Amino acid sequence: MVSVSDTLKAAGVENPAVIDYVEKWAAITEPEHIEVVSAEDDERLVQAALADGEIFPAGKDRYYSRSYYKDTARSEERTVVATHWEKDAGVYNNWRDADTTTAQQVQRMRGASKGKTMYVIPYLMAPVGSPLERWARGVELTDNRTVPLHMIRMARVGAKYLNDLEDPNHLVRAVHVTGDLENLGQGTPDDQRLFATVADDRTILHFGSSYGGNALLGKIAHGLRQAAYDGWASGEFLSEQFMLIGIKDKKAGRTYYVCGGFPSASGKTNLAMMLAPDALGDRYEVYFYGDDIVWLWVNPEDGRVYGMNPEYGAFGVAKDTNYTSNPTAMEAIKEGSRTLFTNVAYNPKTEELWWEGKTPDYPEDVTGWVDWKGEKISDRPVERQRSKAKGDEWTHPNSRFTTSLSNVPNVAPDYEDPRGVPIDAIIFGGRVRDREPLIRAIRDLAEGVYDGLTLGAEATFAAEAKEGVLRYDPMSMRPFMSYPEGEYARHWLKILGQAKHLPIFAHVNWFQKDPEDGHFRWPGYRDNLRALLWLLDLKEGRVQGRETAVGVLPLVEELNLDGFDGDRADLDAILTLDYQRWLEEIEHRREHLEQFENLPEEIWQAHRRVAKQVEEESR
Ligand code: GTP
Ligand code: SPV
Ligand code: MN
Repeated sequence: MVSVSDTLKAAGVENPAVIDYVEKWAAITEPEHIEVVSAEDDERLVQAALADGEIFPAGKDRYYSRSYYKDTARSEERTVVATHWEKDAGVYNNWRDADTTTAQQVQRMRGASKGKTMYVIPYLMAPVGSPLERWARGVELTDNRTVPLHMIRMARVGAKYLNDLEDPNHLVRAVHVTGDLENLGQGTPDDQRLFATVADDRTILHFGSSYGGNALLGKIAHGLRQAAYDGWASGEFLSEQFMLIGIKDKKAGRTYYVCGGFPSASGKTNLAMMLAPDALGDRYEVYFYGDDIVWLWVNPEDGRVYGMNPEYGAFGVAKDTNYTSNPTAMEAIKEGSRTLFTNVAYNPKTEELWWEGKTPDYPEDVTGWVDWKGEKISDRPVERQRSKAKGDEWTHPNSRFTTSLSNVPNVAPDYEDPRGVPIDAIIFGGRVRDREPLIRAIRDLAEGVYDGLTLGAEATFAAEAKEGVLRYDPMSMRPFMSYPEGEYARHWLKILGQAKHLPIFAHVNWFQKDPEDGHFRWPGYRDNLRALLWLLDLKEGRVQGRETAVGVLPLVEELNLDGFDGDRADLDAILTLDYQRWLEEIEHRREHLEQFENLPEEIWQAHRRVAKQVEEESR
């Protein structure tokens, strides 16, 4: 019999730490085969998955898959961060004891991959040569073949990334075991799933899902939770659920870099893939760097904050993606792109895909179509086949596409440059139906961090939660928080405090609604560039805006409205502060912040300053 070690060596794995880890976990999960994966294996894995009916063809070089119907999003309740230190417990990180959690996971995973193949996925969550590269190396072991298919699109994958290391041990070790999805009691008191990051061991142990961030462990488990912990423990960097774009002003010959956080399913992918509005297209161009994760650090040479996207692809929300809302995404997922779709609707006869919002209405002819659960539309009662009623959707609201960055038409030419890009502005935003204006700018560091910590938004379908409920989501990191919030605030102040040139902060909101009929007061999407251009103008002193308690707001005439066809009364409304709602908000913020132990005094000072001014201005 060929030993595990021989199998790995034959596949190019030279790192002894990887070999040890695979040996250890193969003895626990007992797979039948072990296979090392690199990006070059994609076509072979695709063909095997097609042959076995795990994925389906969706036109030329595109694929479709479905996940188990109770396994369609992250579960925040079942996601924990474990360490050896109880002081690492925060409000949102669901802290657990490391040894107990590891023992529980070993028990859950014991013998759980019998009869299956263990795919060994060595990966790098950074461009090659990045100053943070040593935090970016990892290996994922998984018993589910769709995982390497996603990982190859989302990360740099291959044994070479883990060979020849100065310290072969310095890597994240991650194990993913799918489990018996039909018998895990998802969402019941007897839920068997557990998604654990054992942060001070730099080990990730996920059991009980094959979906998204639960299963592709390079992405949010390593890229966000583990990396945030590492960035804090080392004192070197921040890792945030941020998008990152470049905005090129062709007339001035300068590119500005903007990053920022919106909670899951709130528009990061859309903003990162945005095209300039037609009327501004001659002058401005938007470049995509990243849509979900940014690592930030200060470069001692120039004293600027730098940002980098550790990912290699996008795992984007399919719903409402179309040639009007996001033409760039439509190009990035077109035939030939090798995109993998999950949980949209599918027509096996024509190999077509459809999702809510792809076209204004359902396909005319329902023949052949199956919904995201694989059930034939034609088997439904006629009145429910093309109905707009809740529950009759053809696709899951958290259905997604997985495509590599190189497919994104507006990807920055230097997206693989390991130096990252110098950040000019950091924005926060989320779905808020009232109170939050279009944009408010903040120049002070503590007030900017305070604003991020009090980011509030309506819940979305990206996690198993009630849609539409308002909740705080600090810096859009609530589901990925790995250490205590007070420390998190302190670490932000420390890292950004090292910068000689501070980015400007801003809070944005594309989602204010008219309370009468519920329409969005801002057209959003491509028009969002107008708000960001104003922010950069403010930073450069080209406009002054209007100082308020919660930041600087644009004057209508300062916005570039060339070709804008939004409603002017709506625009006035979203540039106005509703002080009654802000007074209530200040109270909520105080309660929210009081949950956090040991919050830096600078943050409380910022809160009191804003509170006092809101009070004064509201009179
Ligand atoms: P994750 O990948 O879950 O972290 O989410 P994301 O922040 O990248 O979300 P994404 O960009 O995929 O946004 C998802 C939803 O937001 C879609 O339903 C979009 O149609 C909607 N959306 C994005 N931008 C806008 C906008 O400017 N206005 C409005 N009204 N909706 C928007
Ligand atoms: C999110 O939920 O914020 C995502 C998708 O980006 S997942 O990778 O599943 O977390
Ligand atoms: Mn995300």
